Amino acid sequence: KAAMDAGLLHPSSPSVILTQDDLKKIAAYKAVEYVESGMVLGLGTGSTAKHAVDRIGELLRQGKLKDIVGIPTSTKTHEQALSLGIPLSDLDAHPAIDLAIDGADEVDPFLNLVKGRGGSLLREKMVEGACKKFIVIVDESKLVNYLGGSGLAMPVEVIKFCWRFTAARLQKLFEEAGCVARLRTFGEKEKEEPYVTDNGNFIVDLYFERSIGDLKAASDAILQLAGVVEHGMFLDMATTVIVAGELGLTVKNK
Ligand code: ABF
Repeated sequence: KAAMDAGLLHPSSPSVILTQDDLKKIAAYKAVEYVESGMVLGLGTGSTAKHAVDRIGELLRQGKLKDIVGIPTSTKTHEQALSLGIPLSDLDAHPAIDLAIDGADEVDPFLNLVKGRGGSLLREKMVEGACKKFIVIVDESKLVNYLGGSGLAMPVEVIKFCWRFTAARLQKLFEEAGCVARLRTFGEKEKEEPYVTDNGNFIVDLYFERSIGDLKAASDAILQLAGVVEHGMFLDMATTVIVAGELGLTVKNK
């Protein structure tokens, strides 16, 4: 049903194989069902959240939603929402947000998240920390037994000044978990450049061989380092996680 609602299946041919992007779209469409006219909405970033923003734009255009104010979590989402005619504002003007919808890189069994592989973790954490309800939308590949468990990056936004010093301190902090800290870059090998966030900072990606254990203690320790701006662990923030998988949709509530 969810796939049909997202326009991916037709009743006459209900056996199409769904791609990962289809699953993202299904989760996003389900989340947008929670949006009501008059809401102030946090608009997430990434390929899953993009589907949600597209859907909100579509419902506004069709007159099925009215008086929405969007608070984007990145310049990219800002541009997307502008192009869809979604009225936009910011946290200064709207410090209380009704609902935010965003993707994630990892979701653990307690609905703690890793976010920021898309590079927008700081604005996401500011916006999503200011909302009454935060719906996370993922395909099932994002589910992990513990944060860091996918073997992919756990991002930390750091100031540019002496980033090597900060990266070394981060790595040292998680020595026991077999941590390796790497500056995020983009571009071809010879022309590789540091990735710069919307806020003009760098990102140091942390990779772990083993669990980092107590997440709250890890969060506090990272935030105590002076060169750190924010990290990508979103602890106890999601109120609902919508997971789209081959076998259907699961809605997990806090
Ligand atoms: C944002 O998009 C980020 O916090 C996260 O890094 C990323 C998830 O990307 P995608 O939806 O493209 O998998 O939510």
